[in-house]
Parts: sequence; C-alpha cells; structure tokens
Amino acid sequence: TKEEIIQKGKAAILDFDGDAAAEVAKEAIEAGVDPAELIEEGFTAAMNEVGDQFESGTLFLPHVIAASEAMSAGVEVLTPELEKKASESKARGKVVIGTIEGDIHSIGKDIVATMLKIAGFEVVDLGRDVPVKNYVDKAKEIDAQVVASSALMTTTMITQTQIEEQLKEAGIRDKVKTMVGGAPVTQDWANKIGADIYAENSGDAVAKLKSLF
Ligand code: HCB
Repeated sequence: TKEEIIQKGKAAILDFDGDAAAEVAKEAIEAGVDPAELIEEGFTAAMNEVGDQFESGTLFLPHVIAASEAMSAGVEVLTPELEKKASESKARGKVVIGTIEGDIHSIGKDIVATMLKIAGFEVVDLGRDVPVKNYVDKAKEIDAQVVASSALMTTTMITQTQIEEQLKEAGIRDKVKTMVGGAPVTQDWANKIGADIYAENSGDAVAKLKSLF
C-alpha cells in the first residue's frame, strides 16, 4: 500500500541506504503512488529525524551526509516521473531560485525548483551558496516574476534581508514577488524582512505561486 511504501522510503533514509531509496522510488512509480508524497512524507520526514538526531548528538555529520546522499538517490529516480507531468501544465511566470550565500544545503531548494517546473513555471536555478547580487542580476536579465531563496541555517537566513534591499536598490522590488523558505524560516520571518511569500514546503510553494500567476 501507499503507507507501506512511504514507511519504506523513510526507513531507507534512516538506514542511509541509497539503493533501498532508489528501489522504493521505483516501487512507488509502479504502484502509482504520487512521487511528491513519497518525497515529502517519506524522504523529507526522515531527513528531519536525521537533523534532530544530529542536533541531539546521537548522529554525526557523516551520517547526515550519508542520509542526504540516500535521499538524492531516491529523488533522482522520481524526478523524470515528476517531469513527465510538467508538459501537461499551463505556462506560468519565471522564477529565479537559489540557496542563499554561505549556505550549501540544496536538497529542499532542488525539490521546490522541480515542483515549480512541474507546475508550469520557468525556473532558473542558481544553485547553492548564491551571492545576493546574482539573484538580482538574473531577475533583471530574464524579467523574473519571482525571486525565491532557501536558507537552512539561522546564520544564513539573515542574508535573505539583503535580497529585499538589493532588489530595491536595483529598482525592481515592485516588479517581483519574493519567496523565502528553508527549515528555520517562518511566516514571522517573512513578515519581518518584507518578503511577499513564505512557503513551508514544496506543495505550499506551488500553491501560493499558482494563486498569484
Ligand atoms: Co546541515 N544543518 N549542515 N547539512 N543539515 C541543518 C540545517 C541543521 C539544522 C542541523 C542541526 O543542527 N539540527 C544545522 C543548522 C543549524 C542552524 O540553524 N544554525 C546544520 C548545520 C549546522 C550544518 C553544517 C554547518 C555542519 C558542519 O559542517 N558542522 C554544514 C553547513 C555548511 C554550510 O552550509 N556552509 C551542514 C552540512 C550539511 C550536509 C552537507 C551534510 C547536508 C546537506 C546536503 C545538501 O543539501 N546537498 C546537511 C543536511 C542534509 C542537513 C539536515 C539534516 C536536513 C536538511 C534537508 O535536506 N532537509 C538539516 C536538519 C533540518 O533541516 N532539520 C541540517 C530535507 C529538505 C527536503 O527539507 O527544509 O531543506 P528543507 O526544504 C523544504 C522546505 O523547507 C521548503 O521546501 C522544501 C521541500 O519541502 N523550502 C523552501 C526549502 N527552501 C525553500 C525556498 C523557498 O523559497 C520556499 C520553500
């Protein structure tokens, strides 16, 4: 059943087992389970547990690396399946996305980028550890409707403020919507820095942008 597949997906990440994650991904596709559900409820839920155990000192950095590699192996199998759906959706706005300067966490940003593509957005992914200037330059260059940043650390989320400031300095703040996300980011933070949209996860990001474009 779907529930069993999702539980297996969780277990694969918690076992740091990329082969198992890829196997569950294939099983999900064959069983007609929504890949997005396996990613969010299986893989991501497990990554959050890994993060908690890392914080409490029961797991160490090599474990976190192994878990993220396992997750990537699973997501890699699911991505083509997800992208098949992209051609069916109507064309929407252009989104510039990246993980903020100083921050190399990319898994969540990659998932948001993929889901937005599937929803019909044209997505330019600047990668991770992206200097603020690059978001602004790219948004200007392609006439983007959305500038989205991801921050996974309390020390790097602060830099999201600079996106707001530099977009203003470049004179294009009123032409774009800004979206912020990442584990430590909240609606309160978005309000505080003046970001237009806070998204808790990829589903939320898609729903909120779809309601605007
Ligand atoms: Co990393 N790490 N890490 N890490 N890491 C965190 C983030 C901590 C919270 C772990 C902890 O201590 N509890 C912590 C940060 C503490 C803080 O806030 N200050 C931390 C630390 C400290 C570090 C290092 C400094 C460790 C070290 O070297 N001593 C180092 C960072 C170096 C740097 O960036 N300069 C580091 C490194 C790593 C890796 C490389 C081992 C690995 C990343 C691999 C990669 O991304 N390629 C890693 C990982 C995997 C994590 C945890 C365990 C999971 C993150 C993750 O991928 N989650 C994380 C613990 C946690 O987050 N609870 C831990 C799964 C994804 C799918 O969820 O939240 O990223 P997500 O994304 C969601 C959601 O937020 C939203 O949608 C996504 C999909 O639903 N979303 C957006 C995300 N971005 C969005 C943007 C938008 O515009 C809208 C929505």
